[in-house]
Amino acid sequence: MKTLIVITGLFLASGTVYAQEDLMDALDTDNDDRISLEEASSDAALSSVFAELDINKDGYLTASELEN
Ligand SMILES: [Ca+2]
Ligand SMILES: [Ca+2]
Repeated sequence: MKTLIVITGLFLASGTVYAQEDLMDALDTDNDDRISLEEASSDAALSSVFAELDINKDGYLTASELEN
C-alpha cells in the first residue's frame, strides 16, 4: 500500500506519463487491462482525477488514457 501511494504521487507529480504500467498493475485487480472507477476508488488521488483521465467517458481508464 505504501508503494502504491508513492507510485501514485509520482504519477500525479509528473503530470501523467510516469509509471502508468505500474499503476495499472497495482490497481487493475481483475486484470482486464483497464481500471474501473471501483478499482480506482482504492486510490484517493487517482479517484480525484478519474473523470479527467477517462477521455472517452466509458468509466474505465486504459493504459493509453493513463498516458495522456
Ligand atoms: Ca480492471
Ligand atoms: Ca476510458
